[in-house]
Amino acid sequence: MMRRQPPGAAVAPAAASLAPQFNYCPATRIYGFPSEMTEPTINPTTRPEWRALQDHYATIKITHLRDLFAADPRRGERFTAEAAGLYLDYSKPRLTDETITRLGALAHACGLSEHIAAMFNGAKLNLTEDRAVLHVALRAARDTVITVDGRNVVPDVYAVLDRMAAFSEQVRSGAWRGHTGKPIRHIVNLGIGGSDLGPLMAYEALRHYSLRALTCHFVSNVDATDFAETVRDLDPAETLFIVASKTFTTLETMANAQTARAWLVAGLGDEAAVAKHFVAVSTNAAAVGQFGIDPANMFGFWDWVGGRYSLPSAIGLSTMLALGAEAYHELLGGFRAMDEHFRTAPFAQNLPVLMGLLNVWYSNFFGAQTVAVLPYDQYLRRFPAYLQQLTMESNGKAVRRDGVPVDYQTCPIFWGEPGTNGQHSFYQLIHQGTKLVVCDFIGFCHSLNPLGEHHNLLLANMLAQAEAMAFGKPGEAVAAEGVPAWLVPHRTFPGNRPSSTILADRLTPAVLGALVALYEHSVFTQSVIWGINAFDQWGVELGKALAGRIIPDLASATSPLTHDSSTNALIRRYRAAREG
Ligand code: G6Q
Repeated sequence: MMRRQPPGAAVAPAAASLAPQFNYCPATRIYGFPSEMTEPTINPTTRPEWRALQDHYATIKITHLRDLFAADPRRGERFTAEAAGLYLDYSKPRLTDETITRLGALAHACGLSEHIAAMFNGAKLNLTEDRAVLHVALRAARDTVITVDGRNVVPDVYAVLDRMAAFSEQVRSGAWRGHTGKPIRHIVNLGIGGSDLGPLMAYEALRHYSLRALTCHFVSNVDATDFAETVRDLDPAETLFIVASKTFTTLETMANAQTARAWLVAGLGDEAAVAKHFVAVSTNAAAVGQFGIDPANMFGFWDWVGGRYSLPSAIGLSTMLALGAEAYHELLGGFRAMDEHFRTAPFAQNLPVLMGLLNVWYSNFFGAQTVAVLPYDQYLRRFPAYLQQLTMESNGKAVRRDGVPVDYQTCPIFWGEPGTNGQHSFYQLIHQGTKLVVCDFIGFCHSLNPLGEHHNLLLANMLAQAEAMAFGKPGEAVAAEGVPAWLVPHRTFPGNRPSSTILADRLTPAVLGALVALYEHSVFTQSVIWGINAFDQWGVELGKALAGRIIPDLASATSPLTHDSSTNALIRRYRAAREG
């Protein structure tokens, strides 16, 4: 459960709270919701609110954004919402006031408010792993009380944050010396998936604020090229490795960690060097100890933090090293501001709820298969890659929470590139192709590198693209310019292509935190509507297990092959190539 503690108050026992309890009930595989709440695994398409949206869609699908804008001169101001430093313009998807009302009704019917409360109260929403989902606790204010199994976890969170801050200060100031006495100049984060994409994205995004005497690098791929190219010009005496792995068993990370250790020991000629050049971020203290990392140099987190939601946990250590503790806490503050907004704002003004519902609207009613995330900021170049994991690993599911297969679309495909580069490659398809691509534009009023006219050029392009997508250019307008008739179809833009625009003053740590939390909660909103569990990832397991079977077959030249004929033939070819 979650509540704010009055200053100076002792932590009250969990039982004193009047807040409803939401406990996972393994016997029935549903949450222990109070009886007035909706059954969580119902097929949303059978709800009257969904059918009402289908009827409504029949009228919306024949409208054009040109007409919607012409009918309401204030549309571009009305379909907007603002929170935590982010301004959202959602006037350019095809929708009306009625759409928002009906989507809100669907969200209420699906129990979104109750699910939000349940998440913030530490309910075990991750049914298949029997875990609470409490990334919001990682950025809660210091005086918040959030209990998991009767324990207030916020002091634990701050104990780790305070240790991270002390360690970061030592490294940043040069007080932490490597084995040979040199200060650290290079940080190499060894992690993959949630233990890589978040810190990498945040480091790139906030590089402007980073200490330039330190450079962070990220090695994730088990392909040795990743490690080899990363350390090629590094001096082991000045390099600190962060082994970032929640489980400390992940094949890629463990392979890279062993290789890094060998590289370091070979470079410095002493096993004892490991102590000053390796730290760990993990929930698995025993495995960290076995690797040879001093437990004093391990930063922990908890099983209620999902990998792709772990950026604000100790997994963000590289970010704190780069930024310093103060700016890191600003980042957490941005997350927190969006968390509070999501928890408390009415749906019609709630940015994550609106964005989540718009994805449902376009995926399930218009049949859109894909969302392009288009940041007009070079620092956010890794943001689409980060979002791919957040969105698709969370909601790329085809069964509801109770295991019943869905008969409707769930997560769209997320992808993207920073502007303006995409304009010179794939935007052609967005403007004139046969696919309906929903676009999220992200821009800032101020550049962190104001040089000449660059920023006006950048933002003009972002605004122009959204305008062109929405309004297009009808054939008559093309013909009126004297274009020959045969060429007119080629130069016509149909328009009516949906986009939303997120605009912020400038890219700061707090704004990045708010942006990430916005997408996290939008993902959660969608999962609640679809009735799926956004917090497990069983779909990544089969490939891992099969790789485990194939590894010995690649290591051996003679072991009998028992796979399918295609896999067997490929293995034989691989073996032959390596023997020759
Ligand atoms: C994310 C997933 C996954 C995970 C990686 C790394 O939600 O759980 O991407 O983060 O597999 O796992 P470890 O941190 O345990 O090495």
